[in-house]
Amino acid sequence: MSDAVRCMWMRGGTSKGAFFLAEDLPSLPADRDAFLLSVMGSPDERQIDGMGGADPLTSKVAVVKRSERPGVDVEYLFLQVYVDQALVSDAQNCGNMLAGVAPFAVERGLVAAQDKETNVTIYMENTEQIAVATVQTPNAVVTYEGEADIDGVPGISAPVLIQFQDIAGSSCGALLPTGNARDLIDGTWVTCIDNGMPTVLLRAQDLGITGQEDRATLDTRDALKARLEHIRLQAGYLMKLDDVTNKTVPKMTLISAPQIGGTLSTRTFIPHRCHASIGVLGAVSVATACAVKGSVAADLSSVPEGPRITLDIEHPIGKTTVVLLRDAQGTTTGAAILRTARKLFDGVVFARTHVLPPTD
Ligand code: NQM
Repeated sequence: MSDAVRCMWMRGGTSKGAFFLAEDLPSLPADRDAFLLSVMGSPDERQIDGMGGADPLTSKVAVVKRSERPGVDVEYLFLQVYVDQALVSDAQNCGNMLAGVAPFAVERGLVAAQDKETNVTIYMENTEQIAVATVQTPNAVVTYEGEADIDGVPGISAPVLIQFQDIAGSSCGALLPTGNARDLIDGTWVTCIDNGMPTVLLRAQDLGITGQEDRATLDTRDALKARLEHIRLQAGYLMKLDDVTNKTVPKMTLISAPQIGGTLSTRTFIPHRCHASIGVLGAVSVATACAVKGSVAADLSSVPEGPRITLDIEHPIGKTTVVLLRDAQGTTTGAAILRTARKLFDGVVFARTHVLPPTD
């Protein structure tokens, strides 16, 4: 491998990071992870010697390759590069970076663009599930310009519609991995759910906060964060994720009654820092919990009837709209979400020649 590696930097939804073709990266995971740590400048809370943005939401990597699977165009592996630890994790998926995968695949020639728009079927390696993303391709060329507006991103861009199939139990094997709509952990009622992202929902008031605090305030609440982590480590075993000390899942979502006309208000720890908004699959899991009878979210939200329902999940800087598809029994069978993406840079990136191996 040359020390200059082909790389595209993209914003995907409300995240930002590096997009690589798998063939351009070292094939051994340990070498790949050491390379990515150096590219991002980790471990260092400022990531000063790398490209990372000193925030988990801007220290992300998508690895993309052509797929041999029937009916699938490309495969996407998401890697979270920790900011302040020499750790790279494939234990979670990322629906925001996913928004950049389809345009990247078309730009790199992995998928032939159609006129107007192009559907790209993506196998998500982290959770072994399928998403179909629709990217705007007027005259068979990707465009990032458009009229779509998502909370957390200034301005407007071309829409990327993402539809998910069969994402229930993505990492935990079941939508409700504990078998219950709610569980008592350390005296606190929680709902453990996985519809694309393992998530633990807790009522903000049970943790002594209103749930309307901003991200910066919540990030300073050390006692709250310690209590959440204590609950999270126990939830990890109950959710069949085992020891989650070094995993970025489950996410911890503090919920309260909606304040701006949405379905439910949220503040999510991912898992140790508060999210600026909410993750895509995190929002899908929270929306699904609202529709589960007996969940801690059901008490605080009002969910319409019907086979196709739209739920607005409120977060610190607005709302994320999730569409849920449901069968006659009211079970969620699919989900869709609107995102945008933008190509920021295309070129080669450099790593240190002598990089430290990641811990783990
Ligand atoms: O839930 C952050 C993000 C995410 C994940 C995180 C995501 C998702 O906002 O699908 O997108 O929860 O670590 O990028």
